[in-house]
Amino acid sequence: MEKTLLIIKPDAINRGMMGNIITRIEHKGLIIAGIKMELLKPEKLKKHYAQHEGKSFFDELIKYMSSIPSVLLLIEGREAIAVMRKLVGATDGIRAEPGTIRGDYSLSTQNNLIHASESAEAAQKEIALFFSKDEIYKYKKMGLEWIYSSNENK
Ligand code: 3AN
Repeated sequence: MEKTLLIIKPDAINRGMMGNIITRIEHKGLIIAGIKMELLKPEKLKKHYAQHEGKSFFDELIKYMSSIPSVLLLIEGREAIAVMRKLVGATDGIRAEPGTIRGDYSLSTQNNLIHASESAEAAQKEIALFFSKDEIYKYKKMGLEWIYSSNENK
């Protein structure tokens, strides 16, 4: 089972989308292994978005992301990283496919509701940045035998 890091961003919280987004993730069959609300500090966000430092939108991105609390999720499942990137959709809400979270609810490149780790390497780094060991739960989720076949549920 793969792990990925999600951030339900300030625009999603303010627009009352938190429950809807979590429901989509649960209905897909993914497991929530960690969940918390946090007002993300600029220092932490600068680490998270280090690859964008120096770009024209960087300062505004940090301001928006640190404006009100976000919800952080640690998600687990078969190919969870790729699955979540597909559910989230393309960066620009205008170009994101209908049926994706951004495609259905965003008209912006910045205010695009949700972050999902883009690779295994990024997921590992981001999980370490946002979750401590005692905030990650391992539990037996009922019904996984209905989500995966016996060959897949490993
Ligand atoms: P994604 O979240 O789709 O992986 P990245 O990693 O390219 O996209 O960008 C990280 C975040 O930075 C985006 N989710 C978005 O909030 C913001 N962002 C990216 N590109 C732009 C842009 N051209 N203008 C404003 N904000 C942007």
